[in-house]
Parts: sequence; C-alpha cells; structure tokens
Amino acid sequence: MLTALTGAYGDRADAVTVAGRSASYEELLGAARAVAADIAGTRAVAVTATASLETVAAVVGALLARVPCVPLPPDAGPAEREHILRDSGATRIEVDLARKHATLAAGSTAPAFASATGDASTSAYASEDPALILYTSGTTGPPKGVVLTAAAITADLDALAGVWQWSAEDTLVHGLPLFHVHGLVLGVLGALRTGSRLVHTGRPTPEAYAAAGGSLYFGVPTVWSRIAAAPEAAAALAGARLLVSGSAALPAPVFRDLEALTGHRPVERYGMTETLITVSGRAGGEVRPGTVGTPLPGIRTRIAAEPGAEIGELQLTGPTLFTGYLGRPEATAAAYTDDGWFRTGDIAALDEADGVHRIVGRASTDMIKSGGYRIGAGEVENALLDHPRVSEAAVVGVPDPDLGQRLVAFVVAEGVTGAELTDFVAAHLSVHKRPREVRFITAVPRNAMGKPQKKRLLTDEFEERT
Ligand code: MLC
Ligand code: AMP
Repeated sequence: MLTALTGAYGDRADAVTVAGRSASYEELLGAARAVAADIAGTRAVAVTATASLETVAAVVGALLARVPCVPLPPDAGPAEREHILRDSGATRIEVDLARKHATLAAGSTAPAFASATGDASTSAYASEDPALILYTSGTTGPPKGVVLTAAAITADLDALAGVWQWSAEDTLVHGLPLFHVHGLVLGVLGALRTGSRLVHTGRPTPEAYAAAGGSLYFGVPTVWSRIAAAPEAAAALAGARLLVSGSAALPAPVFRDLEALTGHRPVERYGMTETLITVSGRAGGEVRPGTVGTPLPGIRTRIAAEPGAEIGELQLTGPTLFTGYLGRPEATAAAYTDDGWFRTGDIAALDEADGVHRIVGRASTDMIKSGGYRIGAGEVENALLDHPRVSEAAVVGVPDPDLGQRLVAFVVAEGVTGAELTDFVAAHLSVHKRPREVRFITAVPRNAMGKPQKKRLLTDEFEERT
C-alpha cells in the first residue's frame, strides 16, 4: 500500500504528521524499509509506542519484515514492561529516523530464529502471519497478548473504509495512544490502508483537534466530552465530514452537545482488542445516541439472552477476530462458546426493526473502562497487594462524568497513605492504571465462598468509612 501511495501521492510532504513532525510516504517507506532490513528474522519486536513518527516507522517496518510487532505503552512501569517482553519473547527496538534504521536494544535477547528469506523489505505479507500482538487486561492476572493477523486487520480496515466512506480524500485527525486498536490499528494503519492523510495531534486536546483541520476525527468519549465542553474548539469541527467515537459508551448528553456545536451527529462504533471493530454506524446513515450501529460486512452477531430477556451477552464471529491469546490456549478456548462464537463479555440489546445494537454494560464489574482504557481490576489489586502494608484490596470502576468510569481502590492497610499506594501502582503498571482514589476500609465484604462483593463497596455502608 505504501509503495502505491508513494506513486500516487509522492507530492504529499505531510502525508503523515505525528506530534508536529511530518513525513512524506517516501520518507516513511524509506525508514520502514531500513527497519525491516535490520530486524529481518527476529521472532518479534517490541516498540515503545510513543506518539512519534518513529513508532509509525517501526510498526510499518515490522509489517514489511513480517515480524510480529508488540507495542509497549511508553508509561508502563517496569513490572508491566518486563511481563510483556518476557511473555512475547520480543526484542526491543529503537528507531532512529534520521539515520533510518533500527537498533536492537542493548540487553535484549538475540533473534530467536531466522524465518524471513530474501529481501524482507519488499516481501509480500503472508496474511495469516501474526502482525501485531497487543497486550490487554483481562479481569484477573497480568495482561495477555492478543495475536492479530494482517488478514484480520485488513478485513477490518476495508470494512470500515466502506461504511465510513473513508478514502484518500480524507485527512484523519486524532491524538490517541499508539499501542491500542483505536489509535494504532484504526488511527495509523487505517490511514495508510485508505491513503488518507494523517494528523496525530500528540495529545487529544480540544485545541489540537480544532487546529488540525481534518475531515475525519476519531476520539474516545472522554475526548469528545472535553471537546463538547470547549465550544470554540468544537465549532472548528463543523467543516469535518465525519466524527467517530468508540472504545467506550458515548454519553447521550455529549452526543447532543456535539451535534449542537458542530452540526454533526457523531457515529459510534463498537470493538475490542480481540475482535477489532465489529459494529458501527454508517456515514450518511441514521445515527441515534446510545447506539453503536449494525455489524460490519462479514461480521455476524447474536445476543445470548435468557428466555424472555431482551438483553444478554453479545457474541460474534467474522474475519476480523484474533487468532488467540499468545501462549494461552485455555484462555483462548474460554473466550469462545462451544459452537464457536466469541464471547465479548459485553451486555447488549438489539433493535429488531433495524438491527441497530446498543451496548448496555459489561457482564463483569472487574473489567473497567476509564478514559477508554481497558483496566482489569485484578491486575491493579495484585499490584496493591504487592505492597507490604496492604492486606486486602478490591478495585472498582465508579461512574465518572469525564472518564466514564474512574478507578477506586478499597484497601485494608496500616501505616501507608493513599498517595503512596497510588505511586506504588504507577511504579509497576501503566500510569492510567493508578487508582484515582484510595479508600481505607476494615475488611473487603465477601460472600460465603469468600468472593469479594464489590457492589456492596459502592453502597453508603462503605462510603461512610472513607
Ligand atoms: C491520571 N493522573 C493522575 C491519576 N491518573 N494523577 C494522580 N493520580 C491518578 N490516579 C494525571 C495524568 O497523568 C495527567 O497528568 C492528569 O492527571 C490528567 O489525567 P487524565 O484525566 O487521565 O487525562 P489525560 O491524561 O488527558 O487522559 C485522558 C485521555 C486518555 C482521554 C486523553 O485517557 C486517553 O488517551 N485515552 C485513550 C485510551 C484508548 O485509546 N483506548 C482505546 C483502547 S482500544 P499530566 O501531567 O500528564 O497532565 C479499544 C477498542 C475500541 O477500546 O473499540 O476502540
Ligand atoms: P479494548 O479491548 O480496550 O478494546 O476494550 C474493549 C471494550 O471496550 C469492549 O468490550 C466494550 O466494553 C468497550 N467498548 C468499545 N467500544 C464501545 C462503544 N462504542 N460503546 C460501549 N462500549 C464500548
């Protein structure tokens, strides 16, 4: 695709802009080819996914070399980073754009095996090869590597290009992190797949979105709600073609404010790291607040509802699904029903008349979405329990007007402050996994089986002891 873009849009000096620096397709391809040549034969490469042209070049270089790429959250604490590197077996690389090549980071393991043959920089991508391994949290334990093939990614991007009428005429604008599906797969690979210009704003601030002058904008609901609260910035988006929200539920009042300020009814789409984007509203179609549209072409969905109930778990199949959790066949098997449908863990309802889906909530309170980040309660609880002064910990997501949910930790501990515990978590895990609030309690309420009763933590009974 990049080679074709170089021919068709060779004059675009600002084909890809990230955090204020631009590259043409030719420059990007040159840098990516240099990376590909350097890493050929490596088992997997890990890239510290800062918001930078280097990250784009590294990911594209890995794709060219057919080496699976593992984006590392730049703010990940040492424990999280170590886990990801060990679990994936990836070699960390650093990309030097000026010299257009990658360095295998000191101290990392040597290439595990040489699988690439011939000129890695030009070899065609075998679509069933793992292309990306994205680490994401489950309800318990450390993050798991979600293995995505090039075939799944291209199927998803092509389906999205169709339903959003996304083309080389567009300028895509966003400022999302480059280590998740939203910012990386849609926000970078989507731009390269469709040939749209990309402006990554570094941070997703209302002012930066307003100044970028794009036709297509991506954001998580927190970003949209901050834009809706900045009327001047919002008004600057009136000239765009399409505003797209995803990664968490867009509150209806934010939808209505955006419509009033920008003249656009934002399109919502629904997805997961494991499935990529599977359900979406259509450009030019009818869009209702609180709904995420209909399945993309090729995706089938069903609602596993109890008899007589209208809501139930959303399950799906299709070509955009992952091939499994890296090295965890049991977890992969557990993610599917006996008849082969992927269990999203999201509770949904379907409008029988037009097939429009509505996401009602999550089946488990242990999967939290804060600012669009997916956070497993268990991972944060384990980090807190590693602190010598903490004897019990229960982490919950509390409704929050800005973040959707905010992380609150209930702990049983002596001789330590909430701020110390928050810092302790940040030293182990990514920054956004820090609890926003720590409440000290005498005991975590449990049922007869010893399982924490987290819903009780949010009642007045526990509110009083904060
Ligand atoms: C945060 N801060 C804290 C804190 N948490 N300080 C103390 N204690 C804590 N617990 C700090 C931050 O570091 C920051 O500092 C400041 O407070 C403001 O933080 P914030 O409110 O979190 O805002 P911000 O950093 O601007 O983050 C909001 C956001 C971010 C929306 C920009 O959450 C974000 O980028 N979300 C996107 C997540 C995403 O892409 N998800 C997609 C997953 S893929 P300072 O000093 O830095 O200002 C997926 C599939 C799909 O879901 O469907 O798309
Ligand atoms: P992640 O794996 O980070 O991609 O998170 C996936 C989860 O994000 C899904 O299981 C949903 O709970 C949530 N999600 C994504 N898009 C939406 C949306 N449009 N509305 C509600 N929830 C969403």
